Amino acid sequence: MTEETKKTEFSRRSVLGGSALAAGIGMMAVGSTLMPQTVHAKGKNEVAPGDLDDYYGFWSGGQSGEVRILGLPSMRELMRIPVFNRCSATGWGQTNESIKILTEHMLPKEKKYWADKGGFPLNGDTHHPHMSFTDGSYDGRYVFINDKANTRVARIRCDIMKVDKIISIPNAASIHGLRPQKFPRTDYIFANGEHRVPLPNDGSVLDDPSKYHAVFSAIDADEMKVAWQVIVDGNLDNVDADYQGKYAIASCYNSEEGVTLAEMTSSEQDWAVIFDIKAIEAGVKAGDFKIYDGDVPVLDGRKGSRYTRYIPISNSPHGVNATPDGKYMMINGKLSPTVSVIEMSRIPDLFKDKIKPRDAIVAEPELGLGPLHTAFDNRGNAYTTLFLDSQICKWSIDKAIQKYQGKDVEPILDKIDVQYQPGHNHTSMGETKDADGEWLISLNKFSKDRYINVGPLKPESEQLIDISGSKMKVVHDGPTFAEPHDCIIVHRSLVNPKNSYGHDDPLFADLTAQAIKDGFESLDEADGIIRDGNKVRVYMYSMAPTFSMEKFTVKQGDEVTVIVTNIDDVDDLTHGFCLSNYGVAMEVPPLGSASVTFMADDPGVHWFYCQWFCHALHMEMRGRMLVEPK
Ligand code: RUQ
Ligand code: CUA
Repeated sequence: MTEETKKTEFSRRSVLGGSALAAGIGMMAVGSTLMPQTVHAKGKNEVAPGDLDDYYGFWSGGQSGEVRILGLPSMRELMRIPVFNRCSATGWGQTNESIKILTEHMLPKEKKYWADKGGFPLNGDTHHPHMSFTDGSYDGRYVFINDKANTRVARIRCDIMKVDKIISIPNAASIHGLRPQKFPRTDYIFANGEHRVPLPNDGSVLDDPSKYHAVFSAIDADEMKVAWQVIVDGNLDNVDADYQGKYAIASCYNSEEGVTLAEMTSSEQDWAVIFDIKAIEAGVKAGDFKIYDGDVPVLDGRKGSRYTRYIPISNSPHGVNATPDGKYMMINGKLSPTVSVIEMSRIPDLFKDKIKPRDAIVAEPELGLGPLHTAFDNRGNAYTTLFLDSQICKWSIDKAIQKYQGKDVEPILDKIDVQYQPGHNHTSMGETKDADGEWLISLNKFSKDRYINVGPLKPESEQLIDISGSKMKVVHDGPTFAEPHDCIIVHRSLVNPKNSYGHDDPLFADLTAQAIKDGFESLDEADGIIRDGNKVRVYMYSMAPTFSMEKFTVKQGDEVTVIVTNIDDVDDLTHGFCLSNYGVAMEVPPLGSASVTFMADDPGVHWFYCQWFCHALHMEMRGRMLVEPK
């Protein structure tokens, strides 16, 4: 069907003349799809009303369990993407489509555990959002995010900015560090199981920490399935992938393998563990693994294994960051004031045992107290957060290497105060080979006095820093809720979302199949009630400002599924379906569908209404569900 015939087809249905009014609204929306090339003066974060930002920021929503999209440099919050949380606005966690995504890849034992508890967890703790890569830079396909709280990893489709897959990671406990492979493309997502647990964790081992393990996972990013796992010594914290496609490096703390704070921090040295991806793949092929939970090959990568090497690093290293030129990997000291610089070209020799582990280190500058994470520009400089000093330290990688070789040079170029206690920082395009050296974000764990007081629970704070000159300059403060663990800053030219779904979107495949089974030509034609025992399917379509169905009748005790399809092919015209006093509400997006299932337990008249403002007659966009008493 061409665009033209589609439009006439829709207007033929002429639902209360709604299409004419909707088209009017559509005219207004069209302007926003024209992308003026805004050029901000260097270091200016003001984006004038009506102008567009240069970058997409993908923000972890921390303990809120969601992901947020910000525009940079304005720092305006543009959208929230529900992931591991329940979203009242969109129905995420309630619609059948979202429940399928939230539950289909749970482990059998999780399914059992959650069966009488609502089916799946409603909380999450997102830390590390990262985009898929091709050839060392972002490719705009997906954003991946971990859930530390319930050991899951989710994938967001960047064409619609919604989650399409959530998987539970077997054998591991609490996924923390998460990074995509950068080269040649993101075949794998590397995911660190932070806590050490027995394998299998079935109660046969309890208070015997010597039998606990931390598990590193490689997830097939296309299939969203765990490809293999590796047991390591110590706890796993953060991880990054190289630019060569050969190695992943994780920071490990708690080499003591203790369970109390005193035990975990007693030793002066922990380590970074390097995973040899090709060797591990060969090990999987050769059958050198065990299977515990979830049908995943688990290899033994503890000390002495051919799959890993351990580089000693001072007590409790934290962030792991690859330089955009691909040459170095930074291991941030946390309890040590240093960042250890590993030269990646030395790693093959380390695996051949031609050099000692510490020989892979080519610099270890002392930067200040509490280095947690490091970001990069395109001029050979690194920017490290100093948690305890509440500062960002800018330093020259070359000079740090020279100093390590004994030359009398000072690597530190600049320090700037941030408010307060920064964790992650991130530069524009800075985790790709296309780092552009324009902006740095400092994600601060405390805001204290930085905003007017909102009570005992204060927002966290993020600051935008101009790094285009020789001195860093804070240009914007913004509060965030909840903890903004981490973020990425992606040039907008790399991200290209759609304005409407299209009924052929794979998200609606199940609904389409059901509609055809129920005798409708297609989902967007579906309008009617199908009774199937005490299961009732109510199909309707929405076109501003009406639902195709003014009322429907069911019996008390029926299991009702309402399927709404939005046939308005108009940008920015989202409808909703909210059923009063039934706790039911969902987003119905342009040329998309949504469905929800509930028990019609409460007899009487129940109004349903559109809960996304769509039209001058939006308030009138409603209908009735009549529930006949038993
Ligand atoms: S970690 S504050 Cu969850 Cu990313 Cu370093
Ligand atoms: Cu449709 Cu409001």
